[in-house]
Amino acid sequence: MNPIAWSGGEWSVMANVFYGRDESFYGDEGAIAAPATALGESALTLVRASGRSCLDLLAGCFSRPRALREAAGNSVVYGWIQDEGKRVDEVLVSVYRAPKSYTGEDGADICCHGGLAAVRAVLQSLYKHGFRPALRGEFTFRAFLNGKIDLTRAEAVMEIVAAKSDTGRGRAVMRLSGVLEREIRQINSLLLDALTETELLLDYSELDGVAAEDEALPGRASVEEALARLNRLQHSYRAEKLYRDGALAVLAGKPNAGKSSLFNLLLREERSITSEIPGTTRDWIDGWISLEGIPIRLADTAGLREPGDALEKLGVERSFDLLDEADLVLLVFDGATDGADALSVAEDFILKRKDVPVLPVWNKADLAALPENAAGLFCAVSAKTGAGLSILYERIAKALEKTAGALMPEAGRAAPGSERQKTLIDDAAAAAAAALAAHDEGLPSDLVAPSLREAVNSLGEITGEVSNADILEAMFSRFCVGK
Ligand SMILES: Nc1nc2c(ncn2[C@@H]2O[C@H](COP(=O)(O)OP(=O)(O)OP(=O)(O)O)[C@@H](O)[C@H]2O)c(=O)[nH]1
Ligand SMILES: [Mg+2]
Repeated sequence: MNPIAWSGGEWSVMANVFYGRDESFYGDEGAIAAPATALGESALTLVRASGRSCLDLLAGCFSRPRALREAAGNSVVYGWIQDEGKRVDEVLVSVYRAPKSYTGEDGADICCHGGLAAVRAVLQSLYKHGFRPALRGEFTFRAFLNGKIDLTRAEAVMEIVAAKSDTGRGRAVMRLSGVLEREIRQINSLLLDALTETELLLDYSELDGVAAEDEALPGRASVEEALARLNRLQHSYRAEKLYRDGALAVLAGKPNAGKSSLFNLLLREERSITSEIPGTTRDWIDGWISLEGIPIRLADTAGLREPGDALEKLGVERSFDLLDEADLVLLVFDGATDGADALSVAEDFILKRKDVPVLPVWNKADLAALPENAAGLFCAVSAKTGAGLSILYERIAKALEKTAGALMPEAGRAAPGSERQKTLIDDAAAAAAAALAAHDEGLPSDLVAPSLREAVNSLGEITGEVSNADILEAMFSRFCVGK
């Protein structure tokens, strides 16, 4: 078994095999334990434990039970994990007392030695003494149940773990500190105010026989403000997604143009084979880079030409398939052989692929300068000398930001971080817009109020005030074990 991959599903399966447990008991309060750091050879590993009687159970397999039982919250206790009187590993235990812990329960972070054998032995000991293996995301699930974090913060935890770039991580940290939660709650209270006034009016009109039509939406200004803020959140998502998931940039062009050389240069690694023989690259190959905080999956492809044999044909077909998925095409020209018609070739290509931004690149600028007529559109570089590389980086980042439809929301401003949040924001915006439209049409309060209620519910689902077990389970089961 690959130790690094020993996590998530494999972890649960392994835990079940070892301890004969069934996986489906998410949501009780029992004591749970799992490794919280990646498994493999390392100096130290963190095993996290939490739940009912956590510290008493741990004391049962600890060399200094009294010290552990009496330890104050947020303190560290030194000792040995033991199994049937035998020393298993020398550890430091960080002790947490409810509610001051990540989960809101009594808990312990056991810092033991790294490596599979040590961790396995420590866990085995814990499981013999009343702990059970934690399921994916179970610690964070408990933090949510105990009111320590709302769902936007829980999702931010997952985003931080999965972040591909520093900017992506920074955006997630902002959500973890509650920026999105606050914005959603403020918008929700605007809508709630309007809903309360509308419902009050309904009650009065029933009592007094007053026609409700005149003032069918007394809190209209609040609803308008809420909608404007929801729209802002909607618009920021594409940029947010770009920083979170990254973009696919494909190097394409004629054989021998220097695509693979450029690929290696951008990746700062000799990944792709380069040679003066046209048709060197057969199958595409990719690698991740980060530009201006945007994670970019860069792909090198087979040169586009009439294929010479069946294998090359397959390679060219695959190049075209990849072009269809691209967020940006870097169309590479060969400075040594391409002449002044490069501009019309590039323009033709751009016309044919209207839905993807294309950045024409004049490579081998060390051999021939970029023709004057192409200076505006092209970016001139030399994969051999590295000249022009920083401008190419800038142009790639700019092109991708443009595709995202917007630059990042200013620092500190809330933006949704997951598809789930974005969908619910869309629902809330549509419902708020429907309430305003109903008012515009002169419909009475009892036809305006349900739309407002729908918007309030959608926003409540984002933070978790409104939730159901299926949604929660689907969400938390995507976490890693130990989180
Ligand atoms: N002088 C010079 N030579 C370059 C430059 N970039 C690439 N070359 C050379 O051009 C030849 C082709 O480079 P590759 O990177 O293999 O070209 P490719 O576009 O990947 O070619 P295929 O895989 O066949 O489609 C090699 O001999 C490179 O050393 C450059 O900027 N200047
Ligand atoms: Mg190549």
